Amino acid sequence: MIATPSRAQGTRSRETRFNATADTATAARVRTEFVHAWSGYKRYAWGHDELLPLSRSYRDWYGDGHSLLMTPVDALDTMILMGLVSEAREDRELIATTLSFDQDIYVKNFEITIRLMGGLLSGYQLSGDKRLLVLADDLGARLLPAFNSPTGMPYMFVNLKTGKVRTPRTNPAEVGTLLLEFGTLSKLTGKRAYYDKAKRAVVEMYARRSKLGLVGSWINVETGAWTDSSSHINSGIDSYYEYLLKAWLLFGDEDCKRMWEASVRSANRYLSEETRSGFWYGEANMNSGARMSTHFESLAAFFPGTLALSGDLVRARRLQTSTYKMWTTFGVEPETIDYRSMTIVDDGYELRPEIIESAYYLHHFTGDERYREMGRTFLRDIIACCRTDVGYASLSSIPKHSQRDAMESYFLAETLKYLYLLFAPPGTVDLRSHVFNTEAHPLARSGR
Ligand code: DMJ
Repeated sequence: MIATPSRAQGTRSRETRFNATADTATAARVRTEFVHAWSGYKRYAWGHDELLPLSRSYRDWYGDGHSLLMTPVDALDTMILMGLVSEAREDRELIATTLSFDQDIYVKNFEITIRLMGGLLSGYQLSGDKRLLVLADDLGARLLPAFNSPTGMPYMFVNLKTGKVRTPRTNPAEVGTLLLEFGTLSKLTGKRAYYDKAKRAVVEMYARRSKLGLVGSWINVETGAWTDSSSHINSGIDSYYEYLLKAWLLFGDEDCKRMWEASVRSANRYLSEETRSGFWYGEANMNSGARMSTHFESLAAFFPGTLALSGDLVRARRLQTSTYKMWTTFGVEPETIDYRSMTIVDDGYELRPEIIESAYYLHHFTGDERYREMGRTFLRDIIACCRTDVGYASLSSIPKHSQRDAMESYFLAETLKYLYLLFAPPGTVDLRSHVFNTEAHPLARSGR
């Protein structure tokens, strides 16, 4: 079960690790910042996909008049977990009465699945509002044609109205990060095709691993041939690993367990390395294992969390120590660094959640207060660098302290949710009965 803040108080006396005063105050501050960003969205972007926090305007991903309510759907379960009852009710009404997928637009299957299908499913499981499940089912049916490739791996884009597909060139993350959502939809609707299509896509991807057990960066879903053989845990591959493990945890799928165990063994063997700056995962050729680059992205900071969830606390702790250094060396975590020289490769910060997500898991599994200390640093720096009068803005350059006119929906779905959960009473989300999708939407093991 997921407990709302008031219900979760009941677990406090049984948990010595929860410092009521300091942690409650920090959780409350995160909640206040969520309300600040949501209020900006409501005032300047209501009914649209995302708030533009500098120009006080809005952006729709697929053009004006084609909103898919990215922020309202992504943010809904965070409101529920934070106990923002009236905000959640109003948001739910907006979604249930205005969201329509009957639109002639080509959408990115991966993004729409993790943000919208994930948000609708967790919103349904938390609220019991069946209208959200109906929307998720309608969305699922419209996305299914994406899997109609010769290999069964999905095209990158699918038209929500016509079912036409495009862009056969894709990557392991976009192929392998669908099973939690489509699988949950199967359980909730009884329609087996959702699980089967998403599972086949993962199996086909895994079957194309190299002799070393690694996958590349880009693949063609029509020919099944790799078009880029660089292997890593950065963007484009990252959540492929995450979902192998989580599909096993959520569905008890033993195939996924085997694929996870074999894949992480290869990643640890060929991608990880110990350097003077710490323990990292770099890029290697999937066929030879030769090191291709020592770049590490902020997106790869999810990996300590996944390792911790798998039980590998040793590597999880070591990698989190390194990524924390990545954050503190530059004031905020740059999009990409070279970990051997500890220099910036891409100096932006996109309000990303991954390093916070990992702190949350590590704190949960170890009880070590250092991870909450990290969380306080993240919160302090994000407020100092990214807060605007009406919301939060990405950084176009960390060294230049320049903000960019963007507040991605995952800032409300993930970044603030994991920060809140790091300080919220234990059991606010029960990790024994829930698995978070890659967008931080908690999915119940039991279905509903
Ligand atoms: C989110 O949409 C998801 O976490 C995804 O897996 C990766 N990118 C963003 C956050 O950085």
